Parts: sequence; C-alpha cells; structure tokens
Amino acid sequence: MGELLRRLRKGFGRKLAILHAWNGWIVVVLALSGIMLVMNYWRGVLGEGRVWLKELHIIVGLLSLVPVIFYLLLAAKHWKQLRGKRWQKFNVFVVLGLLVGWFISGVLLWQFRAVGPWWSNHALTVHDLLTWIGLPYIIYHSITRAKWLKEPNRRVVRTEREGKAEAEATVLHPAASPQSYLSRRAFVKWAVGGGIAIAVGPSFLKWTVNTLGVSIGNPSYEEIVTRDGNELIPLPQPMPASSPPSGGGAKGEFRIYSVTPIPSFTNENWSFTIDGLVDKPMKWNWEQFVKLTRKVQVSDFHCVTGWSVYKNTWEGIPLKQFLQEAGVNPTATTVKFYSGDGVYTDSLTLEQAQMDDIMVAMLHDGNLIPNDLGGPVRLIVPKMYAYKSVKWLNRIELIDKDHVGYWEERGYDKDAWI
Ligand SMILES: Nc1nc2c(c(=O)[nH]1)N[C@H]1C(S)=C(S)[C@@H](COP(=O)(O)O)O[C@H]1N2
Ligand SMILES: [Mo]
Repeated sequence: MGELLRRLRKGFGRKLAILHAWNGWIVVVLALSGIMLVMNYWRGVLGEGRVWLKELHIIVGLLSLVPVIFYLLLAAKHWKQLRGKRWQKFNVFVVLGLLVGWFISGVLLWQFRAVGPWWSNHALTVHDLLTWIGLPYIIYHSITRAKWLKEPNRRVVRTEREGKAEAEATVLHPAASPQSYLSRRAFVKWAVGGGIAIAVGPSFLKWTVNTLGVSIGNPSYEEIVTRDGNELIPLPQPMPASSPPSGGGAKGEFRIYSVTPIPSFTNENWSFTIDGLVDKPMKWNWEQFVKLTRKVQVSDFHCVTGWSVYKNTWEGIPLKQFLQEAGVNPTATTVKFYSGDGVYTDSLTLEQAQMDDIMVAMLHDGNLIPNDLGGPVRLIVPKMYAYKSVKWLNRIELIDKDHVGYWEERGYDKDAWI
C-alpha cells in the first residue's frame, strides 16, 4: 500500500501537483492584474502602465488554458482517484468552470472591437460575476487547504518519517490529537469564510444592484444633486424632451473613471472657453453658459473596457454650434478638448467634429451631470469609444497640428470609432 501510494505520488500525483501550482500562480497574477485594471485608483497612477498591464492580463489569461488542457488529459484518472470524495469532485468542477468561464468572457473582452459592445457588455458582466464568486472561493480554498491546517491523519500520508513524528507528537502532546486539530480547523474555516464574506459582501451587493439592474429605484433629482460636489447657480432648467427623458431613462451604470482626483466646481472657478484658430474667441461664466440654447439627443455610451450605458438622454449644446459661432479659420485642422482636471485632453479632426450628435452636455436624463461623472459640462461623442468623451470639459481649442489625447498617448487606439 505504502509502495503504491509512493509511486502514485511520484508520477501521476506529482504531475497533478505541478499543474495545481502553475494554475495557482496564474490565478494570482490574473487576480492582481485584474483588480488593478478595474480599480479607478490605478488608472491615474499607472498611466501607460495600464495598457501594459492589460496586455499582461490578456497573455497570462490565454496561457491559463494550458494547465486546463493538461489537466483534462489526466482528468479521467484523477476522477477515479476521487471516487467517494464528493467535495473534491465539486471543487474540481467549480475551478474548471471558473477557468473556462473567465477564459471565454476574457477573449470576448479582448476582442471587443470584433464582437461589438453588446457582447463585451455581457462578457464583462460574466467576467465580473465569476470574479466576485471565484476569487473569494479560491482564497478560501487556498487558506483552508494550507498544509498547516491539515489534520495529522492526512499529513501522515505524506511521508512515513513525517507520519511517525506526527504520531509521536500526538502521543506526547495529547492536545494535538486529531480531534482538537479538527475543531481548530473547523474554527479557522468558519473564521476565514466569515472574514471573506464581510470583506467582499457589501461591494458584491452594490455591484449586483448596479450591474444586474436589480433596481432599488432610480436616484431622485435631490439625491443626485446632493451627491454632486459641484455648486453652480442657477441650475439649468431641463427642456421638456429631457424631463421626463425622451430616451425613457438610461439603461446601465456609468463606472466612475478619472485619471486625477475628481475635481469640483463653483461659479468662481468654472468657465468655458473656445479659442485658438477661430475668428471670435469666446469665454463664458456659468450664468452666461446656462443661457445658451440647448438641444436634446438620445445616444449610447460605450467604454473600451466593455461596459455600456444605453439610451442616455443628453441635453446640451452641439459642438457644431460652438464651431459655427466662433468661426473656424481655414488653417485649423484639429479640435482639441481640455478637461478642468488640468490633465486630460483629447481631440477630433475638424471633419469628425462635424458630426451632429457630438454634444457639450449639461444634463443627463433631465438631471445635472454630477461632478464624479464629469459635470457640470462634459463632452459626448456617441459614435466613438468614451475615452473621447472628455469629462469636466472647459476649453475647446482649434489648432493646425495633430493632437494625441491622454489615453492615445498611453497606448489606446487612435481610431476610437465603435
Ligand atoms: N477628464 C477625464 N475625462 C475622461 C476620462 C478621464 O479619466 N478623465 N476617462 C474617459 C473614459 S476612458 C471613459 S470610459 C469615460 C467614463 O465616464 P464616466 O466616468 O462618467 O463613467 O470618461 C472619459 N473621459
Ligand atoms: Mo473608457
């Protein structure tokens, strides 16, 4: 029996152990890089590194299939070995399910351009959901399966020498008998499980409410205004097409992205400028800006990271209107947009800037755009990915050179067409 076990461990068992270790490290790298990719904090900190990190995440993600394939080759044999061990079989299913689910949704996210926003959006939901469930599961699995938590009678199997020492220890120190190990183990399991639930639970609930659209009622106008860190007077009165929103209310949730700390504005520190190669440079303060004629349009909003918000009813001033009023010089080729965060910029060619649905937006679904979503005024370019939609827009400049925007400079595609 001992001989048999030893041979199993040397050959087949060792192969499984190596696969398990590889898989473990891959999951660690993917978890860390994935968490850094979704956390807004790291956007500003990493800058260009973000694009590299995404690339790493994709490559390691693709490689994660290798141990799975190798495992599947050994699976039949492993399955026989697991006869009667229901929990271990369940665990194999969960882990394989997670890996395959992450892989497929990950490939769809990677190929967001080829598959389009609908697939990316669903893939992101699945990718996130698997992470919410899978990561706590795997963390629990790795802590509670750690060697130091194993009862002595399971460790005995490892090596005879260890086993003997263990048996002696048990005789010498009755406190370390299997029973008390077991209860300590059960205790630690519950503690670890509880700890993870407390740590992850609240944000998971929040995610569920937001993403799966388990609606707890749309925030009221008052709620949004209270959340808003801006203080600008007077409030713009929404047009009838905006309130109630003619799009029927946006579907989906914006993720708050910013490469800087989120700025806030008052009548004192806010202004809006159009200048550069124009006949008539202009500058407005808030009181003047609120009086400009606005329009209403309904459009979808897509981020390259996979999420979308559909049927947004935006109210604001079409970009074209600004360009016409200021009078663009024939030498101008590019429209450059500045953010009030002092860092973010982007640009459109003069030709692209003629699209009718590009808007300098002030209201979303009849409400002020709160400062965390780019209010009081943000750009909207519905036909391009949202990194073109500069938040806290406060200056439009016409120039005769190309301008590479914040994210394009850090590796995003210059072509942002959806
Ligand atoms: N000033 C500024 N504008 C920005 C960004 C930013 O980080 N700073 N992120 C862009 C990206 S990548 C996206 S997806 C959208 C996100 O808008 P939201 O934060 O309102 O959801 O804003 C775009 N405009
Ligand atoms: Mo984005």
